[in-house]
Amino acid sequence: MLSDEVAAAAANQVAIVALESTIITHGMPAPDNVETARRVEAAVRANGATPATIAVVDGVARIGLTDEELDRLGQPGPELVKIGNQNLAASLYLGQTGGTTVAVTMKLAALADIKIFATGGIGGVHRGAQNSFDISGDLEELARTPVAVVSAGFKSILDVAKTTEYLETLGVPIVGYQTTTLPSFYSIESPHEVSLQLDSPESIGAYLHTHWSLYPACGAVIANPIPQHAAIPTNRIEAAIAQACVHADAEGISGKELTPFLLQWLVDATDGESLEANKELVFNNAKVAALIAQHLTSPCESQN
Ligand code: PSU
Ligand code: MN
Repeated sequence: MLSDEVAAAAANQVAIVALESTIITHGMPAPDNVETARRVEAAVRANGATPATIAVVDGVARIGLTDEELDRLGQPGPELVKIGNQNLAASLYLGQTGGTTVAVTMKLAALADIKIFATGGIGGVHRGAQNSFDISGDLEELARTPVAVVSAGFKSILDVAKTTEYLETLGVPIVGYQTTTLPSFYSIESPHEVSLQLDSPESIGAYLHTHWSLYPACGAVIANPIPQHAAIPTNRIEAAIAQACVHADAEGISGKELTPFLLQWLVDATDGESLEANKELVFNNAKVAALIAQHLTSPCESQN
């Protein structure tokens, strides 16, 4: 169900940027989560597009939220579920309320004909996945859903090298926005290269047109580095991430709980520095997504 604002934007052919909500329900502590979500929406508007924050509210898939709904998603509590593809239908059937992951937000955005989406960092292959088999559903969704996801690379709590390999296997392109190096979430750089570097929203729009003419069902990652002033040097954050993983292991945290646990552990371990970095990179992704959104051709045109 579209909000009035999103329905009006669609009717008037105003560019729309989808936004996810697991970052609100499970990715950031309150009250920073709601405050950040509002500022992300404002960043999309300030750059000429309409934000569509996607979530499930009382068993209804919502494309665009009211202020009250956003507030409700930001109040932590056991009734707020983390909704991936495995439990999307269950959440609708049971009338639940919760945040949609990157995978489900892409899926719902595609159903609403929205081609671009901004988040912080996509999910991927977890460290130790050779034992746990923990690979985010975000990767498979990227391979089968034609939405471009603007992110600061993959969350560096992951095994970035394995995530890069996995996306290569799936054939999902990673476009570096003004960078040849894959950004690593809290840090500007990583040892990995992107598939190609593009320097303007126009060129990304034109590139996506070519991509979708060849692979009309495949997504793309637009990798946008965290702004310099908010970045945390790799060596500093890496030490904290290694400790976070040891603690998760010791406490037996796995499955859907792992990513939220690691992110919160880092917020505490860095005295909030990782939270500030996470906010700044999301604002930056929202801005770039809004600019690209204005250079996307309509889905029917792009499938010619
Ligand atoms: N980006 C952030 N914070 C987050 C997420 C992304 O800056 O919390 C969320 C997204 O919703 C993503 C999810 O889909 O983390 C990945 O969870 P998992 O590893 O369980 O698939
Ligand atoms: Mn997982």
